[in-house]
Amino acid sequence: MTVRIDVVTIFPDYLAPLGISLIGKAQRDGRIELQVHDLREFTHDRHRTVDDTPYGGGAGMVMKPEPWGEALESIARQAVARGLPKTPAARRPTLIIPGPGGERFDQTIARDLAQRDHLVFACGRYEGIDERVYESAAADFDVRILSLGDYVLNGGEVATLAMTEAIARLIPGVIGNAQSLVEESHEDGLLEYPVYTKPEHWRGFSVPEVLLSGDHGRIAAWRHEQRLQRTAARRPDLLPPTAAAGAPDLDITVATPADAGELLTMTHACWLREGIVNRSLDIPAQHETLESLIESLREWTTYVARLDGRLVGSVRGCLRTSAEGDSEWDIGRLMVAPDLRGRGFGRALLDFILQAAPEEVASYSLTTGVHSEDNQRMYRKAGFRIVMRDDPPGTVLLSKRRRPRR
Ligand code: JD8
Repeated sequence: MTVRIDVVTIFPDYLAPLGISLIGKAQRDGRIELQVHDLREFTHDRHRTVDDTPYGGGAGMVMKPEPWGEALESIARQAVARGLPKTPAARRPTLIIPGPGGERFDQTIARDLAQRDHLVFACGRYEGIDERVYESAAADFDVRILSLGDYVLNGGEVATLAMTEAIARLIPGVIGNAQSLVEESHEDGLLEYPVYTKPEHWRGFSVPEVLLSGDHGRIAAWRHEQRLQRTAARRPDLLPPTAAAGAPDLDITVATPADAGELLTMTHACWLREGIVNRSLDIPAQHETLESLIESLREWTTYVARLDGRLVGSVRGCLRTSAEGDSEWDIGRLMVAPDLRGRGFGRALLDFILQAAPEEVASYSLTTGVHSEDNQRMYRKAGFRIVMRDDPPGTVLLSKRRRPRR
C-alpha cells in the first residue's frame, strides 16, 4: 500500500529533510508518495500575497483564506483523479493542521494516521490561518488540528517534519526490522531500557553483567525493571496508576522450587475465589500439588512478585506454536494475593509477562473463567480479545497480537 502525503507551505525547502534517510528511501521504494506544494502557487496577484492584517486588530498577520481554499481543493481534486481513496473502507483524505492549540500528537495518533492512505499537512505561519479555512476544508477532508507539544514554534513546518517521520516509520516496510518497533518508548506506555554495545569496558564504565549472561529470562526481567524505574523517574505520568502512585516496585524474579510452598498456598487461595465466581471445582489450579507445581517450573517460565519479601503475586509464560504456526506466548496463573487486589498489581504483572516474552513471539494467549468479569476487563483493556468460548467448558480463551497485523 502506498501512502500519499501532500504538504502545503510557503517554505517548501523546509521539508527537504523528508527526501533523505528512511523516508527518502520509502519514497524511492514506492511505499510513500510525497508532494510538497508552495502555497504562493495558489495566489494570483503580482506580490503572491498570502497574508493580511487581522480583523479586530492585534499584532502580526493572518494567512488569507483564498490561497488555502484553492490549494486544498486542488489536492482533493487530484486525489479523486488518482482514484483515491483506493479501498472502499478508506476514508476521505486526512487534513492535519499543526497548531499550538491542537490535540496533543502522540504514538497512538501516529499509529492511527499510519493506517490512512492519504494525509495532507497544512503548514501555517504568521499568527495562523483564517479560521474559515478549517470549516470549509471539512467538506473534503477529515480535519485534525494537532500540536507537537506545549511550546510555541513559528510555523507548522517543524511539526509536519516530526509528525511525518513518526507516522511514516510505522508504515509496513519503511523500517527494516519491524521487531525494533515493538519495544520502543511510548509503544507500550513505558520508556525504553538502556542499550549497550561493544566494547564491554569503556573509560572505566562497564556493561551490566546481566546483559552478558545469555539468560533471556533474567535479561527480560532486568530490562523491564529498567523501563519501570526510568519511567517512574522521568515520566511518572505514563505509569499505570498504582506504580505512579509510588506503590513500591514489585520485586519480580524467576520462581525457584524454594518459592513453591508459598506459591502453592497463594494459588489455592486465588482459585478459591475463581471457583466460587465460576461455580467450578474442576479448575486445574485448584488441584495443583506441591510436586506438580515444582514440576511445572521446568515447563513454564514462572515469575514471583514480592513486596518487602512477601509473595504477593505471580505469573507465568510458555512458548507455544499458534494455529497459524507463529510463536505464541501462552500466559497463565496470573495471580495477586486476595488482600492486595485492586492496587494494579495484576496489570503490572500482565505488563511484565508481556514484556518478558521472547523476541520471536508474534502473539499472546491466555485463558480465564467465563464468569471472571474483572479478569476479562483487565485483559480487554490490555488489548486482548476473546477468541474462543467453553474450550475447555467454563473458560474463555483470549488472544492479542504482539503487533497489529496489517
Ligand atoms: C503552526 C503559525 C506560529 C502560533 C503566534 C507564534 C504545532 N507545538 C506547536 N507550537 N507551535 C506550533 C505552531 C505554531 C504556528 C503554526 C504550529 C502556524 N504558528 C503562531 C500561535 C501564536 N505564532 C505547534 N504543531
